Amino acid sequence: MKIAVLGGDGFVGWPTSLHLSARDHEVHILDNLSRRWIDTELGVQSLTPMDSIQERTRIWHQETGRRIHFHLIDLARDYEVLKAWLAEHRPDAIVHFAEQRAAPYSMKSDRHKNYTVNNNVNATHNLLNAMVEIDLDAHLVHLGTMGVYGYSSVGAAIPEGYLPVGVKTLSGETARQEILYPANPGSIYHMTKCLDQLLFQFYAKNDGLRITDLHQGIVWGTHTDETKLHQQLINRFDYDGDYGTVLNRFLIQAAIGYPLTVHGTGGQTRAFIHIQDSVRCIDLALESPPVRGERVKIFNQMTETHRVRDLAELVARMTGAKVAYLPNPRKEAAENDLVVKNEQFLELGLDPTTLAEGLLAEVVDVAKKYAYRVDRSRIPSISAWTKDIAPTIERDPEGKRLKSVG
Ligand code: USQ
Repeated sequence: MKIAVLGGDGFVGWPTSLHLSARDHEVHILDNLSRRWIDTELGVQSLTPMDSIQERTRIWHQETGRRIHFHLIDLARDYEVLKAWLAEHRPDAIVHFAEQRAAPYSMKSDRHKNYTVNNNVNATHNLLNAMVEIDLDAHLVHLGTMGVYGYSSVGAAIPEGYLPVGVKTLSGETARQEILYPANPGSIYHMTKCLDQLLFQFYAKNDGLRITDLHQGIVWGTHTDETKLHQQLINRFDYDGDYGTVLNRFLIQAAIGYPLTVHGTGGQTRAFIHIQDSVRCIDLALESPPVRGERVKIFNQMTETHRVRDLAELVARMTGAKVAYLPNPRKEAAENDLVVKNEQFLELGLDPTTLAEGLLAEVVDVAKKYAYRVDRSRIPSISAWTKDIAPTIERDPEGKRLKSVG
């Protein structure tokens, strides 16, 4: 297939591009390189040294003989350029990662809220609009989030996108329907993904676009089979307080002797998936497109759930790290249970890579190798969800309120 990977320079986009290219697809990356600009804005860099996208694709060709094409396009701003590109190349499938994906970044200030909404909603809408305008019947696979559901399973498992409901009609009968699971976003970023869902629902219904939405959990790990092929193919690896996600942060913190930064009691339960499974799921979703006229196909892209404090204690036992229980910068439930259905990917053949000490240790080793690149002052998460929370944030967790575990 000819596949356009929008946002193919990012944390999941890059290994996905390699994975699809390795499977003989013709891969085109469209990216505005905004993630690299945000690193500059925040004064941080990936833990792993990343080359330019052009250099990465050159090495991929050198190592495998395969070509990945790069096109510098801003989906959110360059509608005409995007439309012209799609009309010229007419991809069979489009994988859409091209959105600002960090919840803390989206909550930093009013400017960051505006940027995240404008960027994410316009990118998605420009894409859908252009596909209809040029009659492009490509299968669109979008990287969404588990966060569209909120994280409470009210004693029932969260279904894959649709909730069966019974509505009492005026004549007293019960009409059965399946509706989109009620959106319950916990940040501006997550809210944009809820808005994306509505855009998809409309364009599938009105124009017959074939769309798959992947509700992904928190990704951990850094290497995939393809990124391991050469040191210059290495994936980015975020550790800072805005873009670093919880388990990868704990592993990096353990590697450099920084206390593990648990927000609140650590009673938050979240869904997780290893980066290798994440790229595999995208491949599986591409192989199984909806037919024209079908409603949006929704998968829960996660393999297991864990409580944040259990992860911290596991990493602490493994490495001897200390755990710091900090005031939570976010407005979120202090404790929640989470049960999630994910049968569809299992039925398509996903063989989950679950948390294992060996894999966790591999991440710690990567972190140790590049520990000299860490700026410890960028580790605290200081983006507050509300003005009331802002004064309570712990800006220097090192050495404070530590609980030794193990
Ligand atoms: N947390 C800590 N300590 C930290 C960092 C985070 O206790 O140092 C806690 C947070 O308060 C939160 C949980 O860990 O309760 C998860 O935070 P996270 O930063 O790992 O993940 P999140 O902000 O939810 O976002 C990430 C990705 C996003 C994706 C989402 C999937 O950045 O793109 O959509 O995971 S999900 O969480 O399932 O909605």
